[in-house]
Amino acid sequence: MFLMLQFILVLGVRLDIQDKHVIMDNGIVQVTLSKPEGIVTGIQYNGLDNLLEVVNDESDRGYWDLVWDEGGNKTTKKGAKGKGRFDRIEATNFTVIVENEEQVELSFTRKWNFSLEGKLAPLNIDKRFIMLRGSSGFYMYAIYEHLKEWPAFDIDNTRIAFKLRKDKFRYMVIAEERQRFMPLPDDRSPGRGEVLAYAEAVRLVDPVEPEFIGEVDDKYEYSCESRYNRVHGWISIDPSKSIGFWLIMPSYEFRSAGPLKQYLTSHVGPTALSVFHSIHYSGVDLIMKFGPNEPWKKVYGPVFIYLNSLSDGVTSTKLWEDAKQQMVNEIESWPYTFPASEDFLSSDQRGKVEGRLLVRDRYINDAFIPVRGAYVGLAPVGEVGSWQREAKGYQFWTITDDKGYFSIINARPGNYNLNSWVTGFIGDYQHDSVINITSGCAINVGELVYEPPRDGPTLWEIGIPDRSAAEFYVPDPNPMYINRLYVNHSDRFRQYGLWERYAELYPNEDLVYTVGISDYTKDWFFAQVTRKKDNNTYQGTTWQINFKLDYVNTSGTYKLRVALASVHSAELEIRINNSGANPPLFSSGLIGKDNTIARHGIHGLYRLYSIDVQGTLLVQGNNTIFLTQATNTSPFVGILYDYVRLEGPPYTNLKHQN
Ligand SMILES: *[C@@H]1O[C@H](CO)[C@@H](O)[C@H](O)[C@H]1NC(C)=O
Ligand SMILES: *[C@@H]1O[C@H](CO)[C@@H](O)[C@H](O)[C@H]1NC(C)=O
Ligand SMILES: *[C@@H]1O[C@H](CO)[C@@H](O)[C@H](O)[C@H]1NC(C)=O
Ligand SMILES: *[C@@H]1O[C@H](CO)[C@@H](O)[C@H](O)[C@H]1NC(C)=O
Ligand SMILES: *[C@@H]1O[C@H](CO)[C@@H](O)[C@H](O)[C@H]1NC(C)=O
Ligand SMILES: CC(=O)N[C@H]1CO[C@H](CO)[C@@H](O)[C@@H]1O
Repeated sequence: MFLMLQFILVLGVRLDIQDKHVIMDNGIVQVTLSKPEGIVTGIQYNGLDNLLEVVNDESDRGYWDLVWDEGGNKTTKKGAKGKGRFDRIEATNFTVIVENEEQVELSFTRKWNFSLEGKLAPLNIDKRFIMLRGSSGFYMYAIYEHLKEWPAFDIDNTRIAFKLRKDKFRYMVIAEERQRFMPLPDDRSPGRGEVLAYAEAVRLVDPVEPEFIGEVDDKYEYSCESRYNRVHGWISIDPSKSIGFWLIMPSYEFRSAGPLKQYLTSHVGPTALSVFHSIHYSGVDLIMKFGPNEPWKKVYGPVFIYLNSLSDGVTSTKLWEDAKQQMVNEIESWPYTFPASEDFLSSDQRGKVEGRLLVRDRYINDAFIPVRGAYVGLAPVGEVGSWQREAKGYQFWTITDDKGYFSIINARPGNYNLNSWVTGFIGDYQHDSVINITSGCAINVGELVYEPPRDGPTLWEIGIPDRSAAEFYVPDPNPMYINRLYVNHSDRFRQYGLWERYAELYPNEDLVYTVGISDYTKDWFFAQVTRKKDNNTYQGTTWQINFKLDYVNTSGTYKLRVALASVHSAELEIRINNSGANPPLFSSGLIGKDNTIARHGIHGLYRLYSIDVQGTLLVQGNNTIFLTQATNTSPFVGILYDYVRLEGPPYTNLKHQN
């Protein structure tokens, strides 16, 4: 291989315990931790003294943190934003768990007691660090525990953060199509950068390197869905020796809210994050709320901090290719055999569920059709679809094969619901019975049939039911607010300021969509946002869907399906053929705190509304559905539609009508 791992003699792992520091060294990597706090203060690799930002205080280089608040009534004080208290977790006790030539495992713990009430989150935290012989990196995991009699509290966010040397790490890689040279942190400072509508978004007016002039830097442009967030990091490109620093997440069983949850990754700093829980793109629904009598324990990780390097003929591509290969190796070794905590379960302590997923949508096809490439997952027992708001337990997801078969392996013992959703169909699937996973179990649930919500034939539809608004019209960004990475990119929605483009396209009249004539890829703006008025106020908007019916069954009930990809402080009102109807046919009430529009996400939490439409409301010929987004509190409120469909009344005899 091209990596500089040509150590013929693979040294054993050595541990050096000093007064204020502990050093793990396997001859490839040397990691220094503060003692007893358990903060990574140094990573020495391949001749580079420290990959971490040496100008930062030791406590601000490589650490676990937590955003929390007191629970119960006190929670209401912090308001809807879910802003809590920041805690860079410092341990008070250090223990060597394993020390031999093959492996070192260290534990840094912080125990809670009532004298800490109101000062620290009521959690026992055990931060673990593992180094293996011959391994080009190290592992981190942590065990959080809340005991039964302890006070109520909330967790908003918890993660591992690394701050790398800004003079070295300039090239960032999130994914194959999402990598670039990044601006310096200095470019965001007053004078060099101009803060836009919120603090995270900065326009670079006088960056140190002129190549970044005029670009917008915003860490939310680098968010990633959990399912794809498995390896990301930074490369230090140097003519003589390039070094890659990577965070590898071999599993997302411990991350909150399933495969579609979006998390921050790496961003200007240079910062690299492994986020385990956050409320981003979901809002208050995802705050982890613990009651006063709620015992809880969870293992976050392990994640692997991987280092690679190359000398001469350097390209960033090779280090990235190697990091991806390492990710595959880590995934194949999951669950790891080496973590010493009994709370991390080995493969033989875990169980398996197999089956096959079929879909039957009788108004499209009477057959049971195997579903290919669908996500099927175990999540803690809850309502249908609750996995997207679930954070306290573990989730285990897999993808169906070409014939619809799936096998979820290595699930931890416990009770779960089996869940799925299927691209191309609305709604959520949940298997009727609770699945009880035990050590070594192999449960076969047989053939499962998902019958998506459907009462009658499709009269028309807009969009693709896939929980995302990406197929709709996403405008080019204002030339003032560009991130060049996303110009002509499949993720064009990750640009700053797209919400303002609506009022430019529709300065006076709102969007009108005519079924059979309009094209949703061009004529349906990806977000129903507010319109800014000259006096700096905002205005709700009303979109119209025009459609023609050749025949109306006035005694029948039609069904309008409105699937939403995300909402933020929105209120959706629906009227038919009478824009002034009061009350409207449907009102959602005030919904959502996903904050997806400002954060350049193309989806947040999925919502599906099924609305009865009496035939008497419709007319033969032209009809209009009015979709009003009624709130006007900011530029960031609004609705991202996933899919809209009108169904005719049920056929009395389905077979004959087909
Ligand atoms: C799950 O199975 C285990 C082992 O058979 C059993 O002890 C436990 O009671 C079961 N739990 C439920 C909720 O059925
Ligand atoms: C985007 O792609 C189109 C067609 O592929 C090309 O004409 C255009 O110049 C590209 N724009 C930029 C800014 O690269
Ligand atoms: C701002 O202008 C809109 C119409 O352009 C008007 O309806 C609204 O009352 C105005 N608001 C204020 C605070 O002046
Ligand atoms: C109209 O709807 C009613 C109620 O669903 C149904 O009984 C009737 O058969 C329908 N008429 C036609 C012509 O489809
Ligand atoms: C019905 O709508 C179509 C498409 O917008 C339009 O061309 C036609 O003139 C309308 N018909 C009537 C009777 O308004
Ligand atoms: C009953 C009713 O209000 N019908 C209206 C339905 O919508 C069409 C198109 O906007 C109008 O022409 C009808 O008057």
